[in-house]
Amino acid sequence: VNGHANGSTKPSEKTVDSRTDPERWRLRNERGVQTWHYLHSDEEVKQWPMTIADRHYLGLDTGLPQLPAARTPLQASENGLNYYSKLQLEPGNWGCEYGGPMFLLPGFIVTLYVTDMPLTQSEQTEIVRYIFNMQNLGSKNGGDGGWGLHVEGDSTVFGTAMNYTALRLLGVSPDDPCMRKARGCLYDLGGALNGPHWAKFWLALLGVMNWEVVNPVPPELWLLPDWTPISPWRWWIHMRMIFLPMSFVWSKRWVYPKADTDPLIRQLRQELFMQPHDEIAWSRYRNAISPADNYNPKSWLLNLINYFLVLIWVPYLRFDWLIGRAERWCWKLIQMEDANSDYADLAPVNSPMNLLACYIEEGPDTHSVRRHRERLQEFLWLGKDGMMANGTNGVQNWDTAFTIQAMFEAGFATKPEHHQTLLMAVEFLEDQQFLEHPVGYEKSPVYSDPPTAETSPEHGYRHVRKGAWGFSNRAQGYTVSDCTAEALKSTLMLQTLTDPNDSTQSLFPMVIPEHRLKWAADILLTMQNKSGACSSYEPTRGSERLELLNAAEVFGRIMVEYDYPECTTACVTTLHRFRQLFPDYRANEIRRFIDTAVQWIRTNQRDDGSWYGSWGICFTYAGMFAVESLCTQGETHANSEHLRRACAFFLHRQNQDGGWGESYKSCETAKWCPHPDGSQVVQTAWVIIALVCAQYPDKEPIARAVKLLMQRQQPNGEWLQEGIEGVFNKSCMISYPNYKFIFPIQALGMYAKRFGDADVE
Ligand code: LAN
Repeated sequence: VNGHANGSTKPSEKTVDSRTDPERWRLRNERGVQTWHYLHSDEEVKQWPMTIADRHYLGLDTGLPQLPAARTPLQASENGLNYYSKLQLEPGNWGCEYGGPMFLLPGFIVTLYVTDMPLTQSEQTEIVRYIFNMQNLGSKNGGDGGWGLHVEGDSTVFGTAMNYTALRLLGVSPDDPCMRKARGCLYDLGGALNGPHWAKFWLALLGVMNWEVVNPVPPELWLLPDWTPISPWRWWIHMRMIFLPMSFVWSKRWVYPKADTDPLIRQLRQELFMQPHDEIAWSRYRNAISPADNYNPKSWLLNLINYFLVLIWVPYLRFDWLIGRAERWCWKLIQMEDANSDYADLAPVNSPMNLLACYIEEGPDTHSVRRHRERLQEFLWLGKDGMMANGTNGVQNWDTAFTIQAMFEAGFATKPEHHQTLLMAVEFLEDQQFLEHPVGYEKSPVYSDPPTAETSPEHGYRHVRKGAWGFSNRAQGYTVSDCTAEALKSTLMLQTLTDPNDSTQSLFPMVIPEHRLKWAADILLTMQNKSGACSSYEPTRGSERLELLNAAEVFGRIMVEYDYPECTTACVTTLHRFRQLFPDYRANEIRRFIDTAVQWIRTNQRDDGSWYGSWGICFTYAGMFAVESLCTQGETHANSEHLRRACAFFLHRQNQDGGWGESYKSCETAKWCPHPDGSQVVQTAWVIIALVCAQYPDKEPIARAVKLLMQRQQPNGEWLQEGIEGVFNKSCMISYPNYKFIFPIQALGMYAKRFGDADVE
């Protein structure tokens, strides 16, 4: 039942009859900016041939040949690489779908509907197909006809009300049997009034709900002095960048102007609720939420604040001058965000919201609106189940850096036949490094060189970025700690390699010059928290107690940056490598950084020997990283109590078949939960890497795991898609389809290096 070639797992059993011709879709990739195009004429089809990667993404036969059957781990690794390297794109990176979350497309569809900027017919057809394919029908997640927060999740009001609405806005009839089923599910969950804050926000501006049902989102918060402990600049960047346009739209109580006359909106007003629309006492439902959605209930404090805002602040104290000032400052910050990312924005939640803010403020057909509209295309991705919204505008830098590392660790970097692949990959990274700080930084009072983590309103509270890498591409513009680290590490790996036959010759040119490598290290040095650990986009700026103001209900741990073993390890292992090459560069700072970071990793280990993962599922993911950190200090299974406990944790959970399989429920519950489908290729590879790295002395359990990876490999070298791999905010899963290549290639190669490359019978 698992998906075939790519990310989205377990499509539902409904066969969607309406689809476009898959042979006519092409991915365009201009310096890492990726968009999908449907070719209408045969002439275009002839001039723009389909690539193997296109075919792979769409689940079509790639035509790649059967390879000689692998007898040894290294042969299996190389077979995997043979397949995977054919997927490399022209600019040097790897692409992939990045689906999972089921709340992104509806935001796009609502925004494009109210601004009257429809998608093309072929895009609409494929989006409808995708949403139906992800519906919980048949054996999929209970089969109740709804949608979950993410593709593998049980139905929620958020998923169901929003995807139902999206389908209706895309022209699907309410009488379609699947739509009836979806309404049934929605009513069982209490109807759209039981949706979380974000659902209410979207449905209010669409004119289906009344703004009174939306808990306040006051932009006045942005006027608080920076020293206040709750100032939005201290929040996790995703929350504050969503709060920003959301508060702007809320403040205006903007509603789709044609809502009252548009027959479709009037029908939705009937379809989404269990009671007659004009009888609903909206304000009574501000806090209504179904248990299925309420992963993170609002705190007593937030409820109190909401009462104060609704009963006192909004009616009596929100003076016009205050509203004006708050909206003007928000608008300024929205413009800074747009300028700093060329209208791509941080992610596909704030991107359509910022588009809407520009539409409201500047009107249709203005530069800001047009540019936003263009850049939205970068989030749309076509997979075998249809067209989805990716969680970011791609996974370019991240997958490319990991691919280089996997090839390096497996010993392929010195082989001439793989040289070109690696050269193109590092050239891609070179092209994607940020070469300038955010707009306004050079003139801001906190400017310094080398930079610090200090920030100021003059540059929109952004973190510095000269020398950094983002997760996707340069055009997006956001520093991420571990993306910078992994890109720098992979560059260092290649640029320090010497010719095995002549150690005075480097194998790779200095694609990224020394001063830019140092800029990247400078960035890493700005990323450390007081605890010693690293977070994702910025060091932590606010107290964990801000979680009391978490209004999103459906996510946990979202209000501030936290300490993550994954991000911390990426920085540790990279700086460790960096100082071998540049022992004198900021030596004391780097030493202090590494020492305190590794010490934090040690204290973050749980009693059972594990580490909790925040960005991959879950203990297998974080465990691999944490072990790598400790290994930089010369720790091994033989000399380190921490590593012995880490290995024991894994070995106790090894399956009969030799592999490891962990369900996404581990992330939700913070307890190990076995995967319902058993061992997973990706998680098995993570554990092999950890055990080899820790120099676990007994070969036998690792050899069994290796055997599992080899058995799961297809005759053409590929591995098939299994369960979803990634996570964010504890409750939402997201797919990393290239992991099924990257980590097995690395694990098999590392195993062969350590234990020898003998036949596996
Ligand atoms: C990502 C994707 C990459 C991820 C790693 C680099 C793997 C991680 O180590 C650091 C955090 C980061 C950059 C990350 C943060 C949150 C993102 C951007 C995502 C998980 C992809 C989608 C998600 C974003 C928040 C989705 C929009 C939804 C909201 C709730 C705002």
